[in-house]
Amino acid sequence: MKALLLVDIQNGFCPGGNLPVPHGDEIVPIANRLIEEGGYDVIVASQDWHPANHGSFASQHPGAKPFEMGELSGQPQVLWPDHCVQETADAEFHPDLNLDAVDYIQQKGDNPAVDSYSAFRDNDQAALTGLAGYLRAQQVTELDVCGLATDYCVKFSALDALDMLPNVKIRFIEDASRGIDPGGVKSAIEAMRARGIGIVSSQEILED
Ligand code: VGL
Ligand code: ZN
Repeated sequence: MKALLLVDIQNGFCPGGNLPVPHGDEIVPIANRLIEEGGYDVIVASQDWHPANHGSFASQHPGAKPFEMGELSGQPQVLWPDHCVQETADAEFHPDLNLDAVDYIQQKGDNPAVDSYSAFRDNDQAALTGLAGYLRAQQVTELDVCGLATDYCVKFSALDALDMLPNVKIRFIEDASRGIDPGGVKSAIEAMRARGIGIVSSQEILED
């Protein structure tokens, strides 16, 4: 069974959102083509879903500014602008994303004391989200990952998939993803490649 994981294709990470990823909206038509013509048996989407007092927000740390390093529950933490707050437009999926064929939505980032870049578990690796269990139950053997942002949630999701779904072939779809920092994107792709994740284009998938 072939599965597609769409990571955080939300208003908050697109231009006009609270934590915009440059050109983040450009992946929406590509994601739609993959959804509609990619030949996937199972399609899942993750949704960053923070309470208003989430500890990753600079606003919760007196004197801190967004994008500075800080601490959360004793761990180093990038402090973000308030983003993807539950029940706000910023947390909604991009309005053009075709959710009709999405089988399962995995929300994450609900615990104010820990961030959750990965769609599979919190950054401290303590609490699991349930996505790995869902994909195992669907007997998924191949998982393609794309979305926003390459250097954070996409990378952590792909690497966790590798750890948590043994015997599943994992690939990263480069042109269906965008990142926050160009240097971070480059090292994220290198880290994924070094662990054996295939780096592919949507064209290769659509041609198959
Ligand atoms: C993300 C930073 C904070 C992401 C989520 O989706 O990559 N990045 N929250
Ligand atoms: Zn977040």
